[in-house]
Amino acid sequence: MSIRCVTTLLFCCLTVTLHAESSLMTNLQHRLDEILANGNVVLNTNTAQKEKELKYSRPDTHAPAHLMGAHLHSPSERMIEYKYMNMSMTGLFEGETQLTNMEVLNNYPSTMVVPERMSMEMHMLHYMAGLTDDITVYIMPMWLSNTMEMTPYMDNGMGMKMPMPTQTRQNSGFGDLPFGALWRLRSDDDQSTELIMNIGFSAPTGDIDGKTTSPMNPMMQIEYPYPMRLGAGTWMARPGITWNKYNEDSSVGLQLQTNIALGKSDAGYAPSDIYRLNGWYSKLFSEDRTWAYTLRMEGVWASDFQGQDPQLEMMQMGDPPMTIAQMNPAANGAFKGGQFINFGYGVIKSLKDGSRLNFELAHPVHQDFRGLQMGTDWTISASWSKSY
Ligand SMILES: [Cu+2]
Repeated sequence: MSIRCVTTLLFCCLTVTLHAESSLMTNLQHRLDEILANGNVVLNTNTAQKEKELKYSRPDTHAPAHLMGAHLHSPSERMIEYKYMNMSMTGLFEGETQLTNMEVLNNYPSTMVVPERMSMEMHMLHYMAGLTDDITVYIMPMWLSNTMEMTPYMDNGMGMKMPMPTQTRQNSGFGDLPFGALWRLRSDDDQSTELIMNIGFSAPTGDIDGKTTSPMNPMMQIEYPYPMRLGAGTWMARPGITWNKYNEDSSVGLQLQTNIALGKSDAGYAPSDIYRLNGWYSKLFSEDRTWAYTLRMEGVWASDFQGQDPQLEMMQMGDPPMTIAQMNPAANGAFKGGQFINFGYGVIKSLKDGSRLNFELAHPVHQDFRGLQMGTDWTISASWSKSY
């Protein structure tokens, strides 16, 4: 499926949601008219103030937990957030099809190591500070822990590959450092809409040269395959744009967020450029307006890698001599990128002390990989945040 189809689908989804919202908007308009027709200035001011307070304590002024860069803070307001994400992957896919280990070994005869399972855990500390009415800055240091289970295969001398016991590798440490500014380009109080631009970057603080024991030879240290590495290895630009619309007891958002390599790492490659288009709908569902559920749809397009790491793709070892990339598909830079559609279901809860809990479970409904790559099962995102 092409990126054009993904985009079209997303916009269709959003249009349907907006249409469903139009009746609610009519109600809201009626209420506003009543208030305005009342002619009581004091009442008007109080109501306006109350509505503003309500809006700030509303759980859905934060986007679903998987996203960031979708809200601002008022001047002198700060926010601290702890966010946890875990992405779970199983099996190898070729294009849209999952292959068995036997199919992998047959279709890619140089394969000696088959990645079976992987989890990518992220612990993030997100700090936001309002500078002016329309500019908020943020920084988000993160700690990553990547774990991969893989099965090495040995040639039995008769042209048959025999599976060896499954092995597990882990790589953990600080990741890259995203930071930037959110700039509200436009806000319309009558329509309760806003348009926010994200001027974001990430610094290459995550390690890409870490080594681990070769699954083929316990005496040998080799570099981690690309998905196990802790950073991009290069500066990334992360521009994004978000549109929010708030209704009386629901809201919708649309966000394009990118992650674009600004150069190549010292190791000689640049990771995928990623474009994410998200549309979401949040609905307050409790009397006290402290609970919201969220529905999200995401289209992702990821480019292939630029260049390659000679440690994985040129250095040969063993007999017959092969590169790590030839033996392990996860180490092959030609097997990167693709197009994906994900659905996310979440809840957000505002607590008495002004803090917020945000949780979302997302899963792919469409995965189309370039080459042989691990498929995603699900991603969870959970956060606690507090403004002060
Ligand atoms: Cu915030």
